[in-house]
Amino acid sequence: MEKDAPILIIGAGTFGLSTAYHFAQAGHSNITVLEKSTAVPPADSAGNDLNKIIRAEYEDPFYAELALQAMAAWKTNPLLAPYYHETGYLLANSAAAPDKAKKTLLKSLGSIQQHPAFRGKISPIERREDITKVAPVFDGPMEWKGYFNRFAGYAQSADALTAMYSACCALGVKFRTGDAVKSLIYTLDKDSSRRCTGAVTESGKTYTAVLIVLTLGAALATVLPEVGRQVAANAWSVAHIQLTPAEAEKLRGIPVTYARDLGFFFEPDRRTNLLKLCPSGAGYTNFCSSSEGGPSVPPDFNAFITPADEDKIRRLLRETLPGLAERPLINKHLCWCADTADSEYIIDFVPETSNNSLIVASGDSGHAFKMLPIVGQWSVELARAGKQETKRWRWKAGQDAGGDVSWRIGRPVDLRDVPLAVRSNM
Ligand code: FSA
Repeated sequence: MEKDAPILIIGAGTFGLSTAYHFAQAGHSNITVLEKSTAVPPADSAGNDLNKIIRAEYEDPFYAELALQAMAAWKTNPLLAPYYHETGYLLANSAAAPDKAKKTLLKSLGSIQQHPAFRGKISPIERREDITKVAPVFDGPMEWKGYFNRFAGYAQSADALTAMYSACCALGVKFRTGDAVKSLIYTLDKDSSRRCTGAVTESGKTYTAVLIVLTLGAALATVLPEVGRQVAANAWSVAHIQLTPAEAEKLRGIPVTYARDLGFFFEPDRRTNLLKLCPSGAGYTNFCSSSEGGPSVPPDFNAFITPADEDKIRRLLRETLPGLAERPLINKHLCWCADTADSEYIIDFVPETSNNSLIVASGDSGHAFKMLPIVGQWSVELARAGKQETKRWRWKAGQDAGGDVSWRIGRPVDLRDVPLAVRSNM
């Protein structure tokens, strides 16, 4: 591809910004990003959040290696390093955890226990004192078992996306916001194959390009219906407690703390003193608004969490920081991810589009934010190679997302089974 050939990236979330950044870094000078939200990072991007876990333990060594690569970049890339905090990661199960939670924790530990990158970084959590050693401020009962990994932490995710957005602007990437893509444009080539040549927006603007990359996360099916059910929008609850400066100071430096069967929380945000809390579980789908047999897509209204999730967050606090367990939860919302059947990403050309004109980079499956420094590079490599050689990242025709995921406890709940009063936060 010529370096000045027009490239169109649709969606300015984690995948979209990283993709624009890597194409620009590779010398491409004619990149346009379309984003339906008026702001970047977009309001409904999963990465537009206070923080996300950065860790390299994975049941699958393939992703463990990628996460290690990404972590090296989080630490050394001056653009991102200010937003990465290596507070450590406490991964455990409460006394009441089901067998599945115990199994997934052992698999996580197994993936790093023998790895040279983690030598001297892991210590077992067998009793309460093992926790108070690494988090002295926790004063709950915590009959937990698991481990503490010093080589992990979190990133201030919205801030990191903003930094990447600024870097893209400085590299000459154009952003067009506040106008959703209505449809893609296809032309029939002489051999009657279908080539994607651009997109039309709701306001009627046409953008043409030689390469179009779809980085729409959970909303992919709204622009690419043929993705069908291989990607399902799946959401998790997020809530916060507003701490006073003194309270936040007391919690400064705590590790990311994740009880597999209850949920997780982070060091309070350094700017706002908000403590972010997430209940664990298998998440929520939204098949209810789509046609029969259609995909799960995010609903328009997301500013709520269910009473069951609120209860789980309070149980997590009673175990760790009981003094905060009855405090009001604020900024409650659902965070939408793009699940695939096997939790593998999709970085591939869309079949039956010629000239390698249309790439899908999606299927984060709830474990991709940590890859922000490198995820965009994979589309650059694909465009160069002309074929996805990494089989696990290919288009997943015929697969239905929504099955069992090893690290999640329980079954997903569809929003149709959540009372309307909860879903509309009445
Ligand atoms: O990659 C990570 O460390 C994400 S863990 C957080 C979480 O909420 C999961 O617990 C959940 O199962 C889903 O995958 C979204 O991310």
